[in-house]
Amino acid sequence: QRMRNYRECRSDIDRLSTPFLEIYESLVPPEEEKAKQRHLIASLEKLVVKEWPGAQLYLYGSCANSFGVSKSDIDVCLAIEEPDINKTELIKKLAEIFESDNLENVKALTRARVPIVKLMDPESGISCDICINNVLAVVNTKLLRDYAQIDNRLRQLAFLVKHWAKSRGVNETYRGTLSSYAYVLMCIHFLQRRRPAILPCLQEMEPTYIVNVDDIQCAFFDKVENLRDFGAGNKESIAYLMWAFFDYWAHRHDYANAVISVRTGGFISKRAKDWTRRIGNDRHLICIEDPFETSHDLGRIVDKFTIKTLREEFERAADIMQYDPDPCVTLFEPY
Ligand code: 3AT
Ligand code: MG
Repeated sequence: QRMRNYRECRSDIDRLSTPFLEIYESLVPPEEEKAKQRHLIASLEKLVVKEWPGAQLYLYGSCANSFGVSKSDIDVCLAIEEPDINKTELIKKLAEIFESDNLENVKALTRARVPIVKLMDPESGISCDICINNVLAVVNTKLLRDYAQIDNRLRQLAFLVKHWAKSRGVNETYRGTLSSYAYVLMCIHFLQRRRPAILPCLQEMEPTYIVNVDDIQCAFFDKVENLRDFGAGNKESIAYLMWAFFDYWAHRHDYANAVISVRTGGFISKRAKDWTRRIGNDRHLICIEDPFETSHDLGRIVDKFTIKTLREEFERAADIMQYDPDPCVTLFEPY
């Protein structure tokens, strides 16, 4: 085990970039799909505004953070200002409105951690989840989208990692593995740590975007068009970065002590965050700090069984990247 920590990358790695980029291109949603999504949001907003005149719908999650693959469900947030909002009642009311307008599979999930209405638009075939006043998700969506504009390799890496995680069954929070949001943060952090760095730390720079959400101040540099050649000094190829990403999570990450932090662009110790013990259901076996809700560990849903699955999958992926003659096929084989 110890020796593998210092293994060198295979010498033919860069020839794998072309097939990896082909897979990436095949996952990117075509413009017409984006147009259909915008059309659906506009028609849903019309329905909502009839009932609540000041209300607005925002896209968040992968359809808006630029990490969404083709044919994914869309995440929508209803922003509404009403005194004494009762989310359960509001969700039920929303479901009624959509149901009477021919939308299909309308379900009000009022007991979920984040209460939502689910629906499917029969015209476009698009499914969506609508939540209420989840402003923090809209802000973290913007942070991810802004990072994606700095260096193309982030979007490429994150698409491939998400595709790997979905193929291998390790992107299922309800089963104790990581969310897509967590995987994208792992990719951002990884690229912040390359030398020379491929991504900066936007939250450590002079803020040009500041919003307060509840008691949390969200502030970061968002003039990313000025950072377009930030990563130019680093020539690492996408295939090399895939190799290094899995090598990191398989053999280098300090699971016992380290928390990865996109907010600081570095590491924080579990001790400093008081994430050394299990409290309630939060176990902290793989620690990923949320960039805004800093008390929130995105790895807390991972338990002593799923951490094993996850680490075995990282090791499998690292081995494939190192030894397999055809990693672009083997890596994504269904589990
Ligand atoms: P998929 O393409 O749908 O897999 P996604 O980025 O849309 O990826 P999710 O559907 O899991 O990811 O989540 C939608 C958004 O909700 C992403 C992020 O803005 C927010 N979000 C998800 N999980 C968390 C979390 N634990 N804490 C804060 N925000 C979260
Ligand atoms: Mg989503």
